[in-house]
Amino acid sequence: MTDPADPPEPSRRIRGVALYDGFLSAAGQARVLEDLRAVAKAAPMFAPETPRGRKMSVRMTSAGKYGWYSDRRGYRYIDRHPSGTPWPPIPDSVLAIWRAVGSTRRDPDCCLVNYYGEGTRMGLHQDRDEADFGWPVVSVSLGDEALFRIGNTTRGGKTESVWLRSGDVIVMGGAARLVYHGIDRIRFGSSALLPDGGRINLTLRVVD
Ligand code: MD3
Ligand code: FE
Repeated sequence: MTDPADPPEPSRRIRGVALYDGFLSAAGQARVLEDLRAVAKAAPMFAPETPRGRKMSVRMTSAGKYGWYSDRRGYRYIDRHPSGTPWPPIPDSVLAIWRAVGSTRRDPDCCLVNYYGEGTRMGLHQDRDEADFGWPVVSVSLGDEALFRIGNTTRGGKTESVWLRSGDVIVMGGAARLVYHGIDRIRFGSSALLPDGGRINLTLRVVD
């Protein structure tokens, strides 16, 4: 189901995950960032709580038909920001990335915007709150470098790690769609893209 009109060849493949190193130029990154500022203005970033009541260190917001959300009632997609306002549309600059490397058959329902400040991490997990795992997940990295860990489709076993840099795009499709993955740490201040440092990751997903 990964079927762009003219699919580019990834620079690397690790455990079925396709990596496009430096997919976005400096100008492309600046353009996406500008569009994300408007998203965060309409739908402010928040720190979700895990179902066990722990505050997550990553801050997030979303654009599109659905946003990803978590609180003591569980992980899920919701059709409004927690304030009650609808999620803003996914910017065209972001949809262009999905159409180039994800799919031209349909657009994503959700653009999750994760912000990593100093010390933020994301533990190993699977993305399985979506209805159809046949659709790929596309991720875009902006700002500080992050150590991304890729495991297996079941918990445990050997893992491989790779540093993601600003402008890198990765696509998880096929068997890689259900691999465990996480962010061990960021190199805070390694990029000058965000004035106050940190990292933004976008994940584009089909939900319904
Ligand atoms: C592999 N985000 O939001 S993106 C997430 O950098 C998430 O913020 C990380 O994991 C981040 O769920 C990693 C890379 C990624 C995203 C989705 C995947 C890798 C994936 C889905 C399946 C397999
Ligand atoms: Fe994930």
